[in-house]
Amino acid sequence: DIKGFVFDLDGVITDTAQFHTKAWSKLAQQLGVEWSDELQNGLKGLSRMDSLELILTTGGKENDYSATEKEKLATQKNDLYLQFVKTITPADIFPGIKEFLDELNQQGYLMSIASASKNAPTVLSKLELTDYFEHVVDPNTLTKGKPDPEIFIKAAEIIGLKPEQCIGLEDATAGISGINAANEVSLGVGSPAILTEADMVFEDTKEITLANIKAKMNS
Ligand code: G16
Ligand code: MG
Repeated sequence: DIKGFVFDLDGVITDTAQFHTKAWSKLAQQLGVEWSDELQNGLKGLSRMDSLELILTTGGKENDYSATEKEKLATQKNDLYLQFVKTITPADIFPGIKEFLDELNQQGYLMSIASASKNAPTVLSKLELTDYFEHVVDPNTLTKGKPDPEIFIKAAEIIGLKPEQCIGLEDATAGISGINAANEVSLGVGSPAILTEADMVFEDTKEITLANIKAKMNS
């Protein structure tokens, strides 16, 4: 039986995926790396350094920068990202998500955050959702990023559940792969044409309710 829900943050609870995209595409342009939908989707859910590596590899520039220079580029991206984060308010929570969290609380489900982002606590605080998520995986404790299942296994562990007792919510293909590899039920948020590996997909966050999830699990 399902007893808990493991949430990705960026792109599931709020549209910070858009801010990551803006900041990375600006850096890619500066580095002379061509931006594409494929690169944009591939970056979703990857850690900061894995994201930078993917951009450099895409442009054939993986050997052009020292470790120190890479750190500087990643910091530059994060500084711009944080400028966008400053503007976030509770009104930026995706439609229906707050209601869904309340429904989960009322029904006694456990919940945790499985975000690769080191900025997740700041974003949760801007959204005034800190009280909903007592349990957040610290990305600094991870040995491997998404698509590795580690973060999703830890997210179940910190609420005292087995992965099989959890549903994982994700907007990224890398995240859906991780949830599936962790043996959790994968719930994709976004386009079914992109999230083809997910056990179920919701295009609109307003549709994410316990009743709709149960209906999809039985179909
Ligand atoms: C998020 C975003 C990624 C971002 C990563 C690291 O992952 O989807 O685009 O690169 O966090 O973020 P930061 O640079 O803030 O540590 P998730 O797992 O929340 O989707
Ligand atoms: Mg995400």
